[in-house]
Amino acid sequence: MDAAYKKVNGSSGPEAEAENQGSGRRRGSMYLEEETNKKSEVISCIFSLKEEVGALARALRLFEDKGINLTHIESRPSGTDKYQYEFFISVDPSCSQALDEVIECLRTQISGCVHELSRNKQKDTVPWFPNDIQDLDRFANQILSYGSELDSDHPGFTDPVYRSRRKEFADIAYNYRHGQIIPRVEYTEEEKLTWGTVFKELKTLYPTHACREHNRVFPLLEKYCGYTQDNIPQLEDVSRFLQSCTGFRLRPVAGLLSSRDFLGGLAFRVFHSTQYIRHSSKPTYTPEPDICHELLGHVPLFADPGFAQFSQEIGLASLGAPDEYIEKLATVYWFTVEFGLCKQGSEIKAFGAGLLSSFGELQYSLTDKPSLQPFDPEKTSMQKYPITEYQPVYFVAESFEDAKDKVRNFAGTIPRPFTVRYNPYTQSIEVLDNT
Ligand code: HBI
Ligand code: NLE
Ligand code: FE
Repeated sequence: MDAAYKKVNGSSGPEAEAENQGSGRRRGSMYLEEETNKKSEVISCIFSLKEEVGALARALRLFEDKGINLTHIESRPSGTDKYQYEFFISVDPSCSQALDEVIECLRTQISGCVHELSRNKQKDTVPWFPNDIQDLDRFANQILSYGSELDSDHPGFTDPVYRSRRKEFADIAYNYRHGQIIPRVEYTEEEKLTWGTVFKELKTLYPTHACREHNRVFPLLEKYCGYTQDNIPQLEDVSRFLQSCTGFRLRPVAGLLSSRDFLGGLAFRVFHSTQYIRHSSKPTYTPEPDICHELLGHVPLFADPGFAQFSQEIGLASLGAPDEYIEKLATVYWFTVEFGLCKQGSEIKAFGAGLLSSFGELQYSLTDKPSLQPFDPEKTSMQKYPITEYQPVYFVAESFEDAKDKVRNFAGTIPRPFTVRYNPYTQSIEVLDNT
């Protein structure tokens, strides 16, 4: 294999920074030109001819001689030289190589003035993605909703104390940069009570409802990270624990990121974690992530090597993927990492964090009310789902290993002109060019 490793978008540095800032907040869907464009075949060109009898016919003969099929031709008077005409032509893409030769002849024999136009650029562009773990700093201020601005149906909307508290948490996340210690937070008595309720209820359900990986890690979190009913653990302590288990780390985030940004973090084994807690009026269930969801739902599984790898693979598959595939990957993520069930022995258990952090939905998910279907990325990725109520449908994985193989095969169907792999020594993405 003679393919070369190269950076598709070596995007750190001041120029990249300026470019990104100019593009507004949805940087995740911004298209940067990919390097392979330089190599792309030419299928259109503009050439200018002196206005005289037979000039166009002579030029077109060159195309005819090379057997090139023209698909489009337009003419216009030159804007700079009134004795010249410009011709825009396109050719059948299968003729692009012969076109190179014709352009050469046009230049040397007929007109020095030929502009090559590359083939459909849109097809050849790759959405920007982080190359280096530090690039994740650019996501900080791209929160979709819920940051400190609460929607009117949020239980905290009319509670000024809750709202100002949310703003404090948002500021920590906005100011955080990769490599810094995650600021410790002193939680209020009310916040600790909410955590206590969630913690106590869930702890009674885990032995019967949670998958064995979750149950294996949970006692370690109690022992090493301050998981108790009356203490809300600190993100920094938990992040260090995770790094020692699987290399996963936490990064504070003010609210929901776009799917592209959020999944991109997983490629670096970085999990964007909220630090605020749900409103005290509704501990059973909240639609948005909060510290209970992150610490009780996600963290135990990110400490499991098989699950950590599964999550990172979804992240790697998302890098530079077209928008419609990001949506599919986000849906696969939703029905596994967030709301997945899996077979364990003769039983079905929960491994999705959205279940493991909601004592309402965790109970409901293992009753006969919801519909259960076998996990199959092709089908699962097309399933519609509600985000503010219990899920009507869950997908059941055979095992993490099996889910990982299936997602890997699915990822192979994502059209990308390159493959990626993570280099843990440099904490950056290596891009293997396939073109
Ligand atoms: N953003 N901060 C944050 N936390 C999530 O769990 C999260 C997100 N953005 C999108 C998302 N989850 C999922 O719904 C998938 O789109 C990946
Ligand atoms: N519904 C979950 C809970 O109440 O903890 C949070 C889900 C976040 C996607
Ligand atoms: Fe989550």
